Order: sequence, then C-alpha cells, then structure tokens
Amino acid sequence: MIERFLDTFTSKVGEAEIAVLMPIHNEAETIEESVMEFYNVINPKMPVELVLSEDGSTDNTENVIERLSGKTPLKAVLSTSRKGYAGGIKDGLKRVKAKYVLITDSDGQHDPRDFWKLWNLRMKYDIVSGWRKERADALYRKVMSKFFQLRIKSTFNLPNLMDITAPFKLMKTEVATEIAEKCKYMSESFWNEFSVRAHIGGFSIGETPVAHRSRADKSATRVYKPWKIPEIALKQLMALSKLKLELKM
Ligand SMILES: Nc1nc2c(ncn2[C@@H]2O[C@H](COP(=O)(O)OP(=O)(O)OP(=O)(O)O)[C@@H](O)[C@H]2O)c(=O)[nH]1
Ligand SMILES: [Mg+2]
Repeated sequence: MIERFLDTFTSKVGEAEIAVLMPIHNEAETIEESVMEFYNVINPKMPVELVLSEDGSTDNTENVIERLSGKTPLKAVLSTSRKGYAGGIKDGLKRVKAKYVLITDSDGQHDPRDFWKLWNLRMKYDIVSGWRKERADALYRKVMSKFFQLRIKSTFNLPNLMDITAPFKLMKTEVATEIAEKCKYMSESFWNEFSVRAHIGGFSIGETPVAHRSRADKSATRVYKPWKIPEIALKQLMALSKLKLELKM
C-alpha cells in the first residue's frame, strides 16, 4: 500500500474550530462539488479544516483531489489500497486538528446548509446526528437498514433514535476518535457499531432532521451493491454476535 498526505490547509489557514471529514472511494464525478459546497457554506462564517480520506479509488478521484488541493486549502490522505468505510474514517480522524468534526459522506447526498442545525446543538449533546427523515435510497436499502437498526436498538438498549446510521454527525474530535478506535466489527455498518459504543460509553446522542438527496452522480452505491446484499447481511449479523459477546449483552 502506498499512502500520501497532502496538506495545503496548515500553511494557508493554520487552524479552525471545525473540521469536515469525508471518506472517499471512487468519487471522481462528485468529490469536487461536494467539497466546494461544504467550503462555500462554512468558510464565509468560520475557517474550516477539510479532511479528505480517500483510498483504493480506481477512477480519477486522486487527480481530482490533488488539483482541488491547489485551489482550496485542505488535507487529504490518499491511499492505493481500499480500507473500507470505517478504515477511511479512522485514518482521516488522525489528521483532524480542529476541536469539532463533522463526518459526512462525500457523494453529495447531504446538504451542507444542514451543518448549521447540527452546529447549533453541539453544546446540548455529545454527538449530534442528522436524521434522514425522507431517505433518498432504494427501498431494499431502507428495509435492510430499518431491520438491522431495530435489532441493534433492542439488543443494546439504545434510546429510541430515528436514524442511527445517518452518515452526517457532529461531535468533538476527541469523542469521535475515542469511539471510532474501538469499532472493529461492522465495517459496512460503521455507524451502528459507533452508536452502540457511544451509548455504552455514556455519550449522549441527539438527532435533528436533515435533507437527504439522491447520489449526485446517480451511479450505483460504492458499498451496498444489490448483489452483495446477502453477503453484507450475513457479515452484519456475525458482527452483531461478536459485539454482543464482547459487550456481554
Ligand atoms: N475512504 C473510503 N471511503 C469509502 C469507502 N467505501 C465507500 N466510501 C465512501 O463512503 C461514502 C458512502 O458510500 P456510498 O456508496 O455512498 O454508500 P451509501 O450512501 O450507503 O450508498 P448510496 O445510496 O449509493 O449513496 C461515500 O462518500 C463513499 O465515497 C472506502 O472503502 N474507503
Ligand atoms: Mg451515499
């Protein structure tokens, strides 16, 4: 594996109170717009540390990020082998210096203007999560996610959250790092394990409704490809058993 780290943020901006961390895999079509959208919404009000965590892309993503780093201050971890969603987030977090971090998918499904809703709640909860009230995903995804979330909630006595797996969460960077480092079983379903470990660790989770858009490039999911669903479902159930065993639930 070859890994590179680009940083045009530290010399141009220095520091920020908020970081936006995006996991990225094969997003050549979407990444520039996603990054610029967040930058243009947050930067006029306060400096933002953009941290892009890319791995294993086989399209033009790396080149797009490299070019983007020349015109917009950002940090980027670029790696030749795929680390999975969880791996991308964990490695990205190592580069975040800001006190708070918004972790969001990089495919344009989240509206950056919703960041402010989460930001305004940062003192109220340890973790503020965007609830996708009208989730713009295929039906099979929504059903699978609902089923698994119900299992997780009942197994680990989670509070009645509406959307545990929402990939749009704001928290202190130290909180994100502490919890993420413990996550090891659910790579495809990272936010389920993260939420369980957050709850067990005594962190409060609050939700606020956010918009959810269709994938900007309209192409297939990078993770939940329909033909991979049986395999992913089985992996998730096995991961659930391991987590139960470890946490003695
Ligand atoms: N770093 C990293 N990021 C990943 C990896 N797999 C997916 N991602 C990113 O994680 C985010 C979620 O992946 P998606 O394919 O959009 O998953 P999804 O939102 O559940 O599926 P869609 O409904 O198709 O959008 C995207 O921003 C991807 O680029 C990976 O292996 N490494
Ligand atoms: Mg997506």
